Amino acid sequence: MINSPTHALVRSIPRSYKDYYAKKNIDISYGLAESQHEKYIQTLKDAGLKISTVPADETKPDCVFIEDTAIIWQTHALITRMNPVRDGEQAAVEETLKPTHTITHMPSVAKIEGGDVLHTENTTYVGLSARTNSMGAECLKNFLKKFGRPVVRVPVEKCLHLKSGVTYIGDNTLVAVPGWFDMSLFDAENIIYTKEGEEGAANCMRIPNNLLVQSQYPKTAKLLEHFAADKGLQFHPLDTSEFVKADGALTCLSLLW
Ligand code: CIR
Repeated sequence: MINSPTHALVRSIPRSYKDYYAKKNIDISYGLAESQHEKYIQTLKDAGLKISTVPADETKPDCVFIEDTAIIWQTHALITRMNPVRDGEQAAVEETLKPTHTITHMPSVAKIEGGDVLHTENTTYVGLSARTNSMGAECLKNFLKKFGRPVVRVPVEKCLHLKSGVTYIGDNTLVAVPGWFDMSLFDAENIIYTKEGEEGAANCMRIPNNLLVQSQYPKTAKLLEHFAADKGLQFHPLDTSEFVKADGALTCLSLLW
């Protein structure tokens, strides 16, 4: 399957993460965020990935959401153009990727964040969202052309990024929020829909023989546990409460290759 990475790049949580959200009246426990992050990293390690860490940037409160800074395909990395508040997070990530990846940049009129990019076996989907525009989608298409991967655009209106509402968990299966996207655009044969009131549960991660899901959504987690058992996967329910408060989830906490 496509999701057979050997490496994960994560970024430490800046202290400013808590303060930034406190100003928006969102109460984040730094200690709990740290322990949830550690558990996430340990799960990736146990799944066989080699972990590298980019140090936190205190001037970039959201920098733990490293997925948004680059789109990686094998040994190639497309550095994204992010929304103004987060722009600048890419530099340290690019430095870290440089020794192992061929770096591609895009013009500043293009906008795209990694959370809007979803790979299935043969196709890559790009969300046209508040964070990703048509030029960004075009740059992604050009970037993936040499790998023979078509790029399909998906309008995103109900959530921040495409992968906030739909992810691919291998075996031709998507997890998606009912009614959020035109599912006829997708080529996967099976769709597991999140249960009512558990929209956040759509963000899952498949790493070869492991399925990572969010434990705060028990009804959908049960469906996913059955899927994991059926496919012989290790099942990892992880609490992401301190990241969900900032519109994050599982995929946004790493870059994989
Ligand atoms: C943001 O607004 O950019 C962050 N608070 C959340 C980013 C989450 N990223 C992701 O799901 N890929």
